[in-house]
Amino acid sequence: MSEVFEGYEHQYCDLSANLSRKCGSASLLSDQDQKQQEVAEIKAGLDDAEALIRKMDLEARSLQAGVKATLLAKLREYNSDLNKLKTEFTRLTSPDADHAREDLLEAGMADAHLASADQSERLTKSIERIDESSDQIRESQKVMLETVGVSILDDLHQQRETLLNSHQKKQLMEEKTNQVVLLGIWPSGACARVALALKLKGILYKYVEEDLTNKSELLLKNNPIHKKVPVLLHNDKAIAESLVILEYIEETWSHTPNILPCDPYQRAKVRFWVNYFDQKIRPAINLVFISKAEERKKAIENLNEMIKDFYEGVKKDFGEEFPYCKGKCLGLLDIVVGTNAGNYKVINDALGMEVIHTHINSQFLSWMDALREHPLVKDTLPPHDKFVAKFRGKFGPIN
Ligand SMILES: N[C@@H](CCC(=O)N[C@@H](CS)C(=O)NCC(=O)O)C(=O)O
Repeated sequence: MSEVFEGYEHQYCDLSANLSRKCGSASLLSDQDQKQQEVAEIKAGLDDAEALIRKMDLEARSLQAGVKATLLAKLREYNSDLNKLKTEFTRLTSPDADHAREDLLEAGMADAHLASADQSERLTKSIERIDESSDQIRESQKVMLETVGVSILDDLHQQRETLLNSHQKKQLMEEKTNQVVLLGIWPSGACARVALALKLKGILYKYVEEDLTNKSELLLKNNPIHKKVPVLLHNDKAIAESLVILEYIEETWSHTPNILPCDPYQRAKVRFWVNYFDQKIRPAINLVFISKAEERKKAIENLNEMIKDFYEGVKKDFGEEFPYCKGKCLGLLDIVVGTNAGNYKVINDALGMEVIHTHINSQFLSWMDALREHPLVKDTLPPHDKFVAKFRGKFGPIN
């Protein structure tokens, strides 16, 4: 789901339980000063609760469709709960209810001694005012019941308690058990995609920079087959191969924003294009780097054709929802492509030429630009100049 949403939810449940208790105790207070103070505190609490609901709403709307729908459904319940609290508050502060009760008492007392016409008129008016207040209360109860249903209201308190407990337990467990380490090297797109997924899901991790010219015991022990980075260590369990790691992250922290769609067919399509990118486009980019003179030109041509097919295929498969744009959540394909081709300016500057052509792949480049604007992508891509310097020294422009 979303840790941010859960954080607000936790605060809201706490606050709501507290406000409900306060409304109950304030209604029994006879000391008016004390009551005023309680009323002011409840009012401030209701404002805070409203602000929390607004924050939850904003957070929910920033998430992917499936999660968003679930969280918005939850939010409707919290909204109803808040309305109930507001009704309790109105009842508590309604001058009609207070005066009517006082008048009644007063009139009743007087009645015992002296049944004057004046007092009996006040009594009638008081009863009318009480009837009016009761009607208003009944009306708001009716509206609430129509909107949310009896069972939801009844369940809400229980859910609130359960949520509170499970949230606290989950936090404690995670603090005790989660130890996440990423072995990587800074210029690697494969490592950057893992780092980005961890950041998106809000998973705290320790990053260890490897020296591939002198591989550490830690790397060799944890990726004995390929001896490559990235390697993810989760509570000492090792996972190698970036795409395998991304799937592991998605499944392990499934309560955080999802990077794969809910629908199995959509998931399959995302995986297809992610594999295409890794099996075709990444090697084609590498070929541009390692080839020289005329070969490099050919490699660039080939790369542009491949990117064109890739982009058109992705667009066809994902339709209007594609590509990523500002305000949307990043998915697996954005993560994989963005942490690699998102460095296209570095590639151009290092090789001294336009490698991904604007006239052929302008839409693909706009997608990359949108991704590069995402704060977590910005935070993950290596610094431009450092990266250019590394590549230029190694591969350089063609003379
Ligand atoms: N398919 C692997 C590729 C990983 C990879 O190529 N890692 C490079 C750094 S980008 C590496 O560790 N190279 C060391 C070596 O080849 O010895 C993945 O996606 O994780």
